[in-house]
Amino acid sequence: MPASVCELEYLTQEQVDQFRRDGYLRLPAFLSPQETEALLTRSKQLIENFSLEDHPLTKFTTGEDNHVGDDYFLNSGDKIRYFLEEDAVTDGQLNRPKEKAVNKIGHGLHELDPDFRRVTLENETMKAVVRDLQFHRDPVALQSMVICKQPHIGGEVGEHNDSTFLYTDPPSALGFWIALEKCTPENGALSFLPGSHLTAPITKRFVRKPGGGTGFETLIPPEEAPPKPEGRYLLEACIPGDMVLIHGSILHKSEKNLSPHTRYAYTFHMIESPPYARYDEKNWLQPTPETPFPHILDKPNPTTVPIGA
Ligand SMILES: O=C(O)CCC(=O)C(=O)O
Repeated sequence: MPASVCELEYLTQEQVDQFRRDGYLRLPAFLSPQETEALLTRSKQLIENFSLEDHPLTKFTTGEDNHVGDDYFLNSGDKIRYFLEEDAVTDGQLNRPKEKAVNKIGHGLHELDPDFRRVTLENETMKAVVRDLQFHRDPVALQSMVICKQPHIGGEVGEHNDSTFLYTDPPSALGFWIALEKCTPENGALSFLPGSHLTAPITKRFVRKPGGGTGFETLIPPEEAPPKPEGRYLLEACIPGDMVLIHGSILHKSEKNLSPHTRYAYTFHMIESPPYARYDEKNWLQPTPETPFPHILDKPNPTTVPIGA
């Protein structure tokens, strides 16, 4: 596919080409130190203020067989809710202060919290990145999270691609991941399998099960899927304020945080909206009439440049 020919506003052509080739791209110092600090401070404030009373002690688990799927999780799209590290709960009780127990906050920060909203929906530089990428025609933001990666227990996030969890037909997820603290090999920085978005199709999707809970639906049986892409994972160390763009098909992961330091990050995802892509009722995250997914651009992009087509 030829390189984009639109007039670029924020990215360089080299960065656009790198994103298309590798499937991810780190934008150093995307947020200023003040903007970054504001999000970190707000994240800590939210955790400090949240009440454990009435909290169902929902842990954020990502395994193939035990992925989180209770109502507290399923109805969190338009709320600010708190999910716990697996190792922070023993026999139904928190085994440490809540400030050291929260795995992530989600999934409606971008809509509901003014600080996160400013960076996500009311950010002209963010819109310029979206226009420069020409990845979506008319993107909407569908979820946001603060991921805390607590010291010593911050859980591993296994190899995955985001379109499995935020499925559209055709797949269109795009992640925006912003480091709020230093991300290193010791505290669970992200790593990526470069180029895997070009050869690894979306073989399954994460769904609400008809009887309740969540599970995976097969889209391409293993015997029909192409072999797993070869190559070596590359770690993307970040400093606070760096933003990583993540193609919905790129394989990526992060290791357990073995360090004594937290690794806070703010991340949100966009998908394409109809008629360019279909989002259906099987997805775990459902918009409500009061809170439809907000559009990012004031005016849709006139064209997109498909990747891997
Ligand atoms: O922040 C992390 O450690 C994992 C994030 C991630 O993989 C994602 O948001 O898709």
